[in-house]
Amino acid sequence: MYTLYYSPGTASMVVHLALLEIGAPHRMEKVDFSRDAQHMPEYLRLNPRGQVPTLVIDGKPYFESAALLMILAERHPEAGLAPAVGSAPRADWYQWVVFFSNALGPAYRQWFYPSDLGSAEHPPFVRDALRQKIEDAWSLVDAHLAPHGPYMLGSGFSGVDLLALMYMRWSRNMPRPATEWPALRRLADLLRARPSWKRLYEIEGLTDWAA
Ligand SMILES: N[C@@H](CCC(=O)N[C@@H](CS)C(=O)NCC(=O)O)C(=O)O
Repeated sequence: MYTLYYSPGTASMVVHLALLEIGAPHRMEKVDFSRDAQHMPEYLRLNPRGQVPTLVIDGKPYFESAALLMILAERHPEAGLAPAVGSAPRADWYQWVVFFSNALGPAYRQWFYPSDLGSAEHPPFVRDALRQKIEDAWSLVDAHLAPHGPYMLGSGFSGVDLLALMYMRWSRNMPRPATEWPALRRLADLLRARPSWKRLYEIEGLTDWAA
């Protein structure tokens, strides 16, 4: 049994999706951002960063969404969220998991949390720089997918697609949403047709960018 500390539509999405794809029994614990519950002492004991997601595995809490995806893929090899250990596709899988988490994760974080950089609102040059970083990353992924897709690893779905989907969703109200790149749009459409996505929307109470 896993316990996922989450907030709807946030970085916990990829972990929630992975749990649903695996079909692993889990308990959902909503962290109420409106009450600042992520910064309460009892939550900070689970996650010293005061962020979601936190996944409790065998009684021990772990954080960082990409790491949690990797841990779940490894613990449930039968779910096929990652290719076989030691194979070339597995190397590709690690590459893209780290790319998303490294190239997109921090840029999105700064885009949505100007307070991380000490301001209430980004000055235009910072906003433009973050936007450029995010769009450059999407251009790179689209250039990969166009000849090598439709999924990140080619013809078959894997867990890294879930990470891509979460980050694509976050761009929906940005100046250039990820779905404006054709190969990204195709990937998003394939993934949004999966039962796990529909189920997550029901459970998390999400409505926009459903399909
Ligand atoms: N690198 C972390 C980022 C987690 C993160 O920034 N979570 C946000 C939601 S998307 C959060 O908890 N925000 C609440 C806060 O910072 O107060 C991960 O990927 O797990």
